[in-house]
Amino acid sequence: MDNTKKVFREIEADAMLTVSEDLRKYLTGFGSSFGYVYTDAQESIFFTDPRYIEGAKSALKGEFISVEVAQSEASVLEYIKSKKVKKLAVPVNRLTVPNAEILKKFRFKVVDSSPAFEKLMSVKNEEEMSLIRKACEIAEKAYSEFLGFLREGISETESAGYLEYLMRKYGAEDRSFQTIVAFGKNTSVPHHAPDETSLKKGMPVLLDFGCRYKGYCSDMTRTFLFGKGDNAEFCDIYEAVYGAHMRAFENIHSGMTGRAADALARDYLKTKGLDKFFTHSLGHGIGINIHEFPRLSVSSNDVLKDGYVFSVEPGVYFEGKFGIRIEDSVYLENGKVYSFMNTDKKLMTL
Ligand SMILES: [Mn+2]
Repeated sequence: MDNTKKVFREIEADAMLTVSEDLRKYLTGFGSSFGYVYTDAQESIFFTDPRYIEGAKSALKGEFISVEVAQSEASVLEYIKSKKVKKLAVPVNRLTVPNAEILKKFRFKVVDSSPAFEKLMSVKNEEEMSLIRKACEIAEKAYSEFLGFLREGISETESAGYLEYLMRKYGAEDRSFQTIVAFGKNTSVPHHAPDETSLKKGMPVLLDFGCRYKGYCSDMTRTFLFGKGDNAEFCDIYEAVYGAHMRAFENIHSGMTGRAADALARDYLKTKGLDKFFTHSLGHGIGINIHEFPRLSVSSNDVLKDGYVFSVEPGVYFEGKFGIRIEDSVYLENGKVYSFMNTDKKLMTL
């Protein structure tokens, strides 16, 4: 996958230079922890270090982009200078202070390439869709098997480790973010870090996890009960969160703003008196990054389009008691939302 020409067409500059790992992955389709992608009207060069040369050359064989060893950031900039580039596009919001200083030293007129990346990366092509679909399938397969492994007395940390192991067993190259496993009242902390808490009968369990497959992410959350307990209030509120999830899922469409999408779930929870416990946004774009454009939140003017992939994840949290979140990774096609997930979202008691 060589997207360098596609991005270059979107910017107005003599050349563009890209350093960030995720943007480099988007441009080249090749994952690497170090490198620079240079593009002008005539050529694209992926400058990297000797560790990646062999892999990059074989991955980019036959593509427009060529692969070369970079000696240093300065040598890459010297090369660009030698090509008489004046206007250079870089993703301004990704620059570190040293990056900005060295660009200044070389006297380039800097143009921001971030909006072009945002625009192009948010619309997934068929290949990207199939990689995300696979990342979702792996997460769900791991989840189903994981449910059979949960037993009284197990800790959150061991559970998180096992869930991650299962995702790798089924082909994930990594988790897409730090796996959240929360038992009992820990579920009220939306981003709880797994600890030594052990599972007891009647506890709510919240799992928020996902994996990376060939560089693309999945993201899902399920909340359920581990056996019967004194759970009447939990069950009522679960119904409300499920209702909010389904209302958003069934009504989000292309052309609406992230704010309008968020309001679908938030307004539904308001009718149940629960909106003030919905303390985060409805969703976020998913792709090479676990959080990317667009945002589905109270303040988002982002307009949703066909080809966008994002999460739908309403949740409510009661400090010291419990929290409930239900999340699918979804996509827009022909104006409508479809889920990548097949796992049931109705309340489950294990
Ligand atoms: Mn999420």
